[in-house]
Amino acid sequence: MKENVFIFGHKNPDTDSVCSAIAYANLKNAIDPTYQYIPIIIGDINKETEFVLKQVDLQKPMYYKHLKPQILDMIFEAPKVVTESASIMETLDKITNDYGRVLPVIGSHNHLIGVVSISDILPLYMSGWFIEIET
Ligand SMILES: [Mn+2]
Repeated sequence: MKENVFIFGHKNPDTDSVCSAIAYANLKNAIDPTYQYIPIIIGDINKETEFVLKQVDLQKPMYYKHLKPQILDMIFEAPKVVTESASIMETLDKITNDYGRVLPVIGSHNHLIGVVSISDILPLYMSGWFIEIET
């Protein structure tokens, strides 16, 4: 079964917003067999749109009242990670040279065992603790 892709215009949809979603969903269904494109509305239609849809014998698209972007919708890069045996300096280097302030720590079976942040490392660094054990 194909995955659904919902196509919608803006909130408080006007006629161009609703009709564009319907037209684009139809076009995508005609040229791309990968997904099932479904036009939806994220607000109720007005009288004008209702009239237009009736004139061309089209049904009002489904109304999604609580459409909210999910984490899944964000574009992620593959996360950078450190292994539990990585050195503190290597970890600090990765944290400061890559994005963010934390790094996921993975165990021997590539499973997440925690996260490490600059604020975890900094007190150790300031105390000289890891310099003693790394040299
Ligand atoms: Mn509009």
